[in-house]
Amino acid sequence: MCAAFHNTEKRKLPLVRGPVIRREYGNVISKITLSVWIAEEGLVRVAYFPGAVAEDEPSYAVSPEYVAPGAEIREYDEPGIHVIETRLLRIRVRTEEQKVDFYDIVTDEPLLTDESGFGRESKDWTGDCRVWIRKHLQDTEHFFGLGDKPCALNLRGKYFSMWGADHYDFHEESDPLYKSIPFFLSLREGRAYGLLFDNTCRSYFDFGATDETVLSFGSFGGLMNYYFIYDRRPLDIVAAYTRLTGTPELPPLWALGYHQSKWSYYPDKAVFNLVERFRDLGIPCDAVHLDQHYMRNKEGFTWDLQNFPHPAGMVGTLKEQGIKTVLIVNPGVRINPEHPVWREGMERNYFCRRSEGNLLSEEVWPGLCNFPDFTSPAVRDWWAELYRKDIEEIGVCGLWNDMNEPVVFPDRTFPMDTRHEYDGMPCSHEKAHNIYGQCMAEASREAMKRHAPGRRPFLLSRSGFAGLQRFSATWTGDNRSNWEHLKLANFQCQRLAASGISFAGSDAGGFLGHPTPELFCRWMQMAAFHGLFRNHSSGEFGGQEPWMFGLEAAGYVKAAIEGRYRLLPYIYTQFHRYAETGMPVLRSLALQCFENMDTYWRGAEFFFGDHLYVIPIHEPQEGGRFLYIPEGVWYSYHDDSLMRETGRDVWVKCPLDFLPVYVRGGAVVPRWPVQQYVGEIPRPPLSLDVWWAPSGEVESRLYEDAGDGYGYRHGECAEHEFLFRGGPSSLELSWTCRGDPCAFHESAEVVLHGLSDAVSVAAAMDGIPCGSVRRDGRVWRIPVEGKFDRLSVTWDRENLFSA
Ligand code: NBV
Repeated sequence: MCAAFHNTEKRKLPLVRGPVIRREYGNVISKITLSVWIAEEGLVRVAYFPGAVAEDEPSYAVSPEYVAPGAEIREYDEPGIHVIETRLLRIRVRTEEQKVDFYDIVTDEPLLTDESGFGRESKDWTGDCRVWIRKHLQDTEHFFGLGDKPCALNLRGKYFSMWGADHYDFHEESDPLYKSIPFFLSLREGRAYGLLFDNTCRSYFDFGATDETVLSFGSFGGLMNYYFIYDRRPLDIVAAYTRLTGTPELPPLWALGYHQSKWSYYPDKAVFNLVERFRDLGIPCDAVHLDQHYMRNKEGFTWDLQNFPHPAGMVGTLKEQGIKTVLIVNPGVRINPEHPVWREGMERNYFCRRSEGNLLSEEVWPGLCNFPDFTSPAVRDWWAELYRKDIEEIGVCGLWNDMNEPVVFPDRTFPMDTRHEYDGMPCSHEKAHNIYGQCMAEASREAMKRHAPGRRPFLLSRSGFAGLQRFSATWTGDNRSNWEHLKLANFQCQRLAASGISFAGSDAGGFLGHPTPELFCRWMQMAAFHGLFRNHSSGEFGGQEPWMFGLEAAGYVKAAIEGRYRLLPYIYTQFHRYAETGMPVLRSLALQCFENMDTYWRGAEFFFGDHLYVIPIHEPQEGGRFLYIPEGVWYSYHDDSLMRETGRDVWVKCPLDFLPVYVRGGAVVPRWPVQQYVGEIPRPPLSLDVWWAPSGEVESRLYEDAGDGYGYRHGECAEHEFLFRGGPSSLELSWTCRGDPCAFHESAEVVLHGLSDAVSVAAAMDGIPCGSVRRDGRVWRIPVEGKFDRLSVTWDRENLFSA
């Protein structure tokens, strides 16, 4: 058992680690202490504590692993103002008013300044307390982030709540939804900052909805406690936020493959038939999710032995076919004296109680239930232990946490007076609601780590708070099979990535309703470029498997899934970088091209990793559309045609057989042949696809390891870096590698794109001419023995660009 899990002490307080600089500003009249912590050159925590002594609270958002690097500061006083400078920021604290203003250190431009600043209201009779802050909103300022909000990417002029909720049949602008991620980004004329409001009570964000000159946020309880994050580029701010709230662990490679799900596949024969169909049709698939029907009476930690007589046998057989089984689990434990889980929960007093001491009993799927208090470390430890059989004996590879907002019937949550342990600072549900789901995910993750210590966990959680990425992947919940929801899924997945959660997907095809073949194709084509690629549906409206929409659609969908599998080495590399640095995998156009304010209101386009640019189709029968092609050299990923006009809107054709996807000139995109599941080919031959650019330098990466397990933490991995240098009739590629460059692929080949008009191509590896360069349709192939340091390629036709 994990020792840290038995730690009944309070959760680590935020920012206690590392050389943090803290300043306090008391005020005898307001009786408020303002604290300012400088954690990094561009990362500052600001909190207002009632009274003269700052009683700090545990943070569920800040990662216990986060170590503040500190900053070099300079301090001085101006009349009424204490100034603290770091290498990036000038912070002016108006001491009397307890206002904090942030400026850029070089230009002294205001970044975020207090309007009326901090406010607090406490009701005499009820004791209810509200805290808020009001800041100046600049004319040209725009907002992004906030987790899973189902609306256009740009949040300016809108108001949002944070209160985890299962909004059945949600639609555009429904608010709040399942997750509460109180982190946003501000973009303004090429400047950006990020802000995390670390308060778990019901909170709100007002981006100029009430007063267009004021940005305000606040909560109904808890502390005014926020982190201001500044850097030059919005994506670096997202990465810094992700490091603060915890980078995720590298997922197992199979989890980046395709997942098939439905409410529910049963009995076991239906699951076998499903998998057989995938294999017969040659459609790759790595995971099958079992929804409610695998359980007996929908009770957690049970199997319906009528429908699934041999769970271990079934899971084992599926594994031999390359399929990993993922199980749904809900928090409610049915009140059932026959069931050891309920009995044990009772004996140990692990279920939530109301303020007067009675057990909280509410109706959910299995009937009347009690609910574990996941905010208690002992309860999480117990819950993790309950999975032993499913994981260790039966061989389940992933867990799926549903209804953990938490939801009780009908469409409600726990009563507000429900008590929670809150990791050593007991409180009511008002404060624990928004982190309940995340604490359940934490317990489930611990279960996977404990019972399958050699494997990397795969978790899926519907609810979560800031920092959810430390524990789990997520999906956007119960959407509908219509075009509006396809668009929302695009926005939500981009927004989640901007909020630290790149391992996110939607129920591809839609959960409720039945998609048309066209909608289904478009959705699957988009989902192939999301962190999580899962097709899930409610099962009430007809099957949603890839072959259910006619031959033509099946062909296009198969191609989309195969495209995902070809790109797995690239996708895995992006996830590795995300896990190492917090850099998101999905990057909205506005966040990447932030200097161009024209991009701030666009929502469809996003970058998938470093080099691919994806534009999902949001409308039916869109044979073509205008779309923005960024500056630089871009090729169509599908046919290598060069985009001759860039930095503006261009009309492109969008036939149903593929999505508009573009690849950067100079990029090296590592690819594999299609496999039916990850690991089907043990060391897949590696293709290094390079798209030529006539000038400039482009860096690319490739990360390889065994795809699962922890050998990579002991050096069993290879980290490759490529540097492309383009010339009008030549290119040069240098390749460096940490680790054994050939350990994870059996052979390698460089594939050159963009040279289709060249008559002949000559190449030399480390100065030695290559004899085996060959043309294959529109690409040139160069086999690689082992690895080279430098590849030089020349051709006999100059400046293909003007051809
Ligand atoms: O377990 C059934 C469903 C599940 O399929 C879905 O993905 C969840 O979001 N679950 C919600 C409960 C019932 C929803 C009506």
